Amino acid sequence: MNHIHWYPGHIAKAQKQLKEKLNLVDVIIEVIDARIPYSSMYKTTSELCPNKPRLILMNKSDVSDKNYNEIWAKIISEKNNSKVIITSLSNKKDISNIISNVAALSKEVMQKRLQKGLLIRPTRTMVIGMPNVGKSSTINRLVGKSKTKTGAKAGVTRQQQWVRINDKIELLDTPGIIPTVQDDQNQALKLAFVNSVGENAYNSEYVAEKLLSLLNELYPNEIKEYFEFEKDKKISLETVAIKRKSILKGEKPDTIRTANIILSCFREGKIGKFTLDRPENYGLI
Ligand SMILES: Nc1nc2c(ncn2[C@@H]2O[C@H](COP(=O)(O)OP(=O)(O)OP(=O)(O)O)[C@@H](O)[C@H]2O)c(=O)[nH]1
Ligand SMILES: [Mg+2]
Repeated sequence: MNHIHWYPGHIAKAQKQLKEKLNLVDVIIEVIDARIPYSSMYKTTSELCPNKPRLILMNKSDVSDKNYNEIWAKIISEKNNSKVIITSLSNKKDISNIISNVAALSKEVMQKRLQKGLLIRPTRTMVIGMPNVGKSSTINRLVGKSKTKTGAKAGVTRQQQWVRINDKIELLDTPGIIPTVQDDQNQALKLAFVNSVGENAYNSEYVAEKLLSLLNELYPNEIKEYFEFEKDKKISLETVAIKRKSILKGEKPDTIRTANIILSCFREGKIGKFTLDRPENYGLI
């Protein structure tokens, strides 16, 4: 069975829990994967918390195709009526950029508090996003080493704490993981490529074969060069295994090992910097 199975059940419960957390914050920081900006975006964030300002981070831009970063950022920004910034773990400037954007987004929220006669307090924010997009890395970078944790506040479970980023901003120290429905196999596959789906949920040979065929369609020259294939030679798990002399007893190509290598090389950006979602496939341009 090659279908990708993920997050069976519990979706309604997880959504409810996420909504409760979202209710506590003034500004949401949503992290998506720049290689699959459309597929790694939670389509119902705005339904869970209508009118709450969101800052969207298109992360892992160091391993995505730079020709698509700006195009996607613009589309996602317009579609969600939200500010989008292109980030990566290695770019130190992201942190101050994220902080100043959160502060700018919170201005209106604080003004509304004032109008309602409520006290002005630090802006509360939290990081949400699908698995493996870089939520924890983002939190760690924002919090840094020197920041001390503030005590747990009412309405928040004990495991969750607010961390002071500066005197104007507080961050929930745990991210919101987003439950995803399993109705779109194309999206599920792309999330599996970037390791956003538990490995028990899929067959790695099937997923790696699909990845090869998508890369062959979108980046034929780059992948043939990487695997040292002639232009007209068909690229598949089996031909790559043979080329790499990954052969089992009885002369059978070791497609399982090859699949795992291809998936991890892709995920680390070793094969190349690729963007797999294309606006034209979603009717966006
Ligand atoms: N190349 C690259 N890798 C990144 C970037 N940000 C995070 N990573 C890597 O991606 C992996 C996942 O990062 P995390 O920060 O743990 O992601 P997460 O969203 O907290 O993941 P879960 O807790 O599993 O949902 C780690 O190996 C990080 O080092 C980035 O901008 N570029
Ligand atoms: Mg994490």
